[in-house]
Amino acid sequence: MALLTPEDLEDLLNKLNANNDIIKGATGEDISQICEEAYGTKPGNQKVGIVPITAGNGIIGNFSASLLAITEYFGLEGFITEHPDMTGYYEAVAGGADIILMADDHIFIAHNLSNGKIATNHICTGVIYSEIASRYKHADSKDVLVIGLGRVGYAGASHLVKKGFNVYACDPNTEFMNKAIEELGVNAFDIEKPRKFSMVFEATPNANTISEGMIAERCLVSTPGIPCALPDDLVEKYDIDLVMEPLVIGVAAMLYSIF
Ligand code: 2YH
Repeated sequence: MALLTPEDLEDLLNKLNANNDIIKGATGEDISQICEEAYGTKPGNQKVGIVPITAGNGIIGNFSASLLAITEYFGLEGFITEHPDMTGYYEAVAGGADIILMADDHIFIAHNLSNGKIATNHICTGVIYSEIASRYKHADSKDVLVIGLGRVGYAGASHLVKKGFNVYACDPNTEFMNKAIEELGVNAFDIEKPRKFSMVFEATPNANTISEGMIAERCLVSTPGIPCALPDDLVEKYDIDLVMEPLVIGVAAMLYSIF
C-alpha cells in the first residue's frame, strides 16, 4: 500500500470542499449525510486522541495534524499526544480520549474505547468510495465497475454486492480476481472486451488504470487512489464527476463507523 506523503496532505480541507461539491452534485448529498446514512450514526461529544507512530517508515509530516483538522471538521474535540507510540497511547487514554486514531505503515485504525468498536482505514475507504459511486444520480443501470481488488477494492466490491449492484471487477492479480469471483460472486471484467460504465470505483496505487473504453459519457469515478487513475484529458472529454481525495473521506467513514 502506498504511504501518504506530506505533500498529499497539503490543503486538505480545500480539497475536501471541492470534493464535497462534486459529491453533492453527483449524488444529492454531502459526505456527512452519506456517512450518516451508510453507518446509521451521528457524531456525539466524543473526544479523539491522535497518537503519532514511529514504527517502520516513521512519522509522516502533516499526518497527525491532518487527523486533528478532520476530527474538528466533523465537530469533535481532538488532541495530538505529545509523545508517540506506547507513551502516546497512555497519554491519549489518560487524557480522556474516547476514540484513538493511529497508523503504522500497514494499518490505520480508529478505536472507540467507549463502545468497543474498531475500524480500519482500508475497509472504511473501500466502503465509502464504493457507496459514493453507487449513489450516482445519472447512473444508467445497476452495473458498477471495480478496478483493483486489493484490501480497499475488495471491501468496496463486497459492499456493492451486498447492496444488490451488478459488480464487474478487474485486477491483474489472478489470485485476487479468483477470490472475488468465488467469495463475492463478482463478474470478471475483461479489459480486452471493453464496455462502458456510468459508475466506477477505482482502488489501485497506479496512474491511468481507467481507459476510454471503460467509461460512459457522463459518469462518476470514485477513487481514493493516488496517483489519479484517470488521465486528465478524459475528465473533460467525458464530463466526468471525479471524486478523489487523499484522506478526509476515508477518515470520515472510519469515525462514523465507530460512533
Ligand atoms: O499511510 C499509511 C498507511 N499506508 C496506511 C494508510 C491507509 N490508507 N500510514 C500512515 C502512517 C502514519 C505515521 N506512522 C504517523 O505519522 O503516525
